[in-house]
Amino acid sequence: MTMKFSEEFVWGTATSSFQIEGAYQEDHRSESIWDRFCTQKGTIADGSDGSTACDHYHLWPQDIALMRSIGVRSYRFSVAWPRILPAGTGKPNEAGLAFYERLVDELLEADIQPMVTLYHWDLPQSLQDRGGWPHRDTAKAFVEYAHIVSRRLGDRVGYWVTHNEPWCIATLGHLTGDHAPGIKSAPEMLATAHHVLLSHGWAVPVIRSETSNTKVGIVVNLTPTYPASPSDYDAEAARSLDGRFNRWYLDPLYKGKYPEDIVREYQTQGDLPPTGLAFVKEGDMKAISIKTDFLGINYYFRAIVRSEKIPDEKNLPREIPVPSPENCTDMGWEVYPDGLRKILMRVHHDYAPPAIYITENGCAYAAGPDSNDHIKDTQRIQYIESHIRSVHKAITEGAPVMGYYLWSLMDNFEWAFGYTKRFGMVWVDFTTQRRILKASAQRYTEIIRENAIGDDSNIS
Ligand code: IFM
Repeated sequence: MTMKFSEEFVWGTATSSFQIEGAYQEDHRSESIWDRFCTQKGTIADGSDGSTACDHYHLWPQDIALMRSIGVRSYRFSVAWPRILPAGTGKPNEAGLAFYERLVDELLEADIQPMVTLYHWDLPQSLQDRGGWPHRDTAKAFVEYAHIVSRRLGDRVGYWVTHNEPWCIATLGHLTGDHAPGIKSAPEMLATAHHVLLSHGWAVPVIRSETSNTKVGIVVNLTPTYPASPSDYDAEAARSLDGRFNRWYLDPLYKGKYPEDIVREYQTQGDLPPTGLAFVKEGDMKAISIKTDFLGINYYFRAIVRSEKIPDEKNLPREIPVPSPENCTDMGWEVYPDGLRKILMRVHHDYAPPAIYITENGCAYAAGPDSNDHIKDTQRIQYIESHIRSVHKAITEGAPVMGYYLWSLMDNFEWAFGYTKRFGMVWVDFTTQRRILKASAQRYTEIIRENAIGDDSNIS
């Protein structure tokens, strides 16, 4: 049986500025928090940085040609704030705006629709020096930045994303310190999450005022949580993780409030004062819950959750289905395609966004070129096929999924992992900057051309 997609379904691929552009000091681009973070010892697995990355800043015509040859209909990329406003606010940098304008024009020429993400983590360091996301002024600065970019590109770009993965910005950047700016503070994490969401809410009407006929949304990374056993303890732990990971972002966006059970937990832990969410000011929740045109969902894995508490005799023994290493990607993330269907149906039922795009889905596998320059990344093909099937099932069950963006177009700088993890359907030799299409890119071409996938198709 063949799973057919609608004619309007958007097949795309995604990247982000810091991960691919390089040219970190060119054309007046200023330092970003990631440039600074990479200079700090022990932050990046291979000691690398984004100074050259895929050199996309120079090789973008070639990268558009690659996308064209693959057949993608849309390209999701992000704009580097430090290229547009080197001082974070104030005078825009014409060279930065001109770069993205050329990119957009050439994409349209190649019949590839741009989806622009305004913030994919490269905050100007100057704004960090003024306090960064834990400070409300950064939300105001974001609106200024969003206004400048949308004024310049609004007549040509059909899809706008305010932020990529607020959970990562808040948690990895401000709680665990694994990402820039490397802060480890729960109160700062919570303030960051709020100001990122607030800046989204404030920016949406501004973007709309500068664009016509365009769709505006935000991208969240979602992780469906599964209790490790039927015990009450594990169910409780799964509820809590779901609240911190998923509902903390979806509830404000769609219900105009933070989840009360998690607010209480943060208060009990001492991460919030007993008085609650002091950073929430009058009108904030209304601003955050502004209606948008779509929700972008990034899906990579599920979470199997086990309580730290010891179950009492009445509870069932807890069995933890530990994923086998063969079923994990090079990131150690379990391959679990049904989690995508599950989270899509949950979002559809609980939050009802008018449209959903899978704005990222993909996997890291090391497969590289053989002596004939062929790259048989069979595991990636299996991964893509199984997740696309899962999307199709969700559509059949009623979820309004309008498109799928494969992460990523090409191997790139994978944040704290440097260049040690390869997510691309295009291989990049980081010494020569040579690009080679992997077998997965060829398979993606077929899927796009057929606009369909076999329900258990064989790998060619
Ligand atoms: O590379 C990242 C991307 O920048 C954000 N989403 C997850 C990807 C894989 O880790």
